[in-house]
Amino acid sequence: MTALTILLVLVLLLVVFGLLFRLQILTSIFSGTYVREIGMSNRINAVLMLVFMVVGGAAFFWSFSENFNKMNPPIASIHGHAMERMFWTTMTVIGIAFVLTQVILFVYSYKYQHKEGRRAYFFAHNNTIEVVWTIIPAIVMASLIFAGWKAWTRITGPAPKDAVVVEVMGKQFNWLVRYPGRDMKLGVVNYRLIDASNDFGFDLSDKAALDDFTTNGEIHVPKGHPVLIKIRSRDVLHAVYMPHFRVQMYAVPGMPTRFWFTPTMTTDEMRAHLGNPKFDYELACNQICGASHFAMKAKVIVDEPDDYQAWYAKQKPNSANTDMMASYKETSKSAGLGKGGSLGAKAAAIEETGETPATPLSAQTAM
Ligand SMILES: [Cu+2]
Repeated sequence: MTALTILLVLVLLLVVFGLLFRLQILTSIFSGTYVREIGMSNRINAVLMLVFMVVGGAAFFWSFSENFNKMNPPIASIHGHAMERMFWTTMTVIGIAFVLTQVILFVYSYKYQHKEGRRAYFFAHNNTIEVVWTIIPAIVMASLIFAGWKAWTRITGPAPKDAVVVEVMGKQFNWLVRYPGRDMKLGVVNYRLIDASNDFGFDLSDKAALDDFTTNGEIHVPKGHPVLIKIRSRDVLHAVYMPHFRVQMYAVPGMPTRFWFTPTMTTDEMRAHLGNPKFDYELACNQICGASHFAMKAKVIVDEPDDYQAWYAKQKPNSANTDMMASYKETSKSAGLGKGGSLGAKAAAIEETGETPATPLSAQTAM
């Protein structure tokens, strides 16, 4: 109890001293004898603000223009141009607002640095200003978002019925590519069937899977024809990124996604356009997915429609691979899938995400 009393006395004493000190400062302020040492620090800060604006601003514009071509490769798809317009409209509007506000911020910090005898103007409230700076940004932002939403729904809407279908499955660390084969229908796949000879997990009890074929990480698509990319992931999050086609979409384990686009320039045309005979379109993984993420890419080849048909006709279905057949029989038994077709309509319904199967390209040679 004594200790508590002593502690309480000490605390109260501290409070009294604090109040006395504060009182002393207030008296000296009102009697006009109070002097506060500002020194040079305020002036140095004000100048550094200007230096930061000029040097930082110059460095920003330099790095932007220096890397612009890397970020902005030539467009090789139809919707890419709509995206580009959207991007530059947004960039212009927010760019103007950004530059204006930043210049004002730094210039005013310099202009209104501490000066002896200068008092700040006390400005309480102004309804007109509040209304103006709320309504104008609200209208501008809402129009940008509305235009962006319209463009995005158009771009990500259902693919045309005659789209060529390619399925890509991301896995650590490469892309598996599957085509629907002659029947233009992707067969059922099942993760429980994945093994060394069946890395896509083809379920060969589904007839549609029998003519499906995979390629060696190469994606062929025809020029001037809609292409629907169906996207899966086998392990972690990946992202399908094809910068020239302005395509990007996540590959999510357990949740198929998709993106459709129409390529407008063949690989050869792009090589000529860039003056680079070694150029190839690429599909890169754009989601950090592990140690070898940097190397996770596939080659995309845009062919003339005739070349594409010729290439397609040459591909052999994976079911022709006897290893795969033998291992399928074994795995499907041990995975408890029973005899053929046990996955049934339910699994097939899950597989088909409402996309209409593609029709053979030859049906549209008018393209
Ligand atoms: Cu990845």
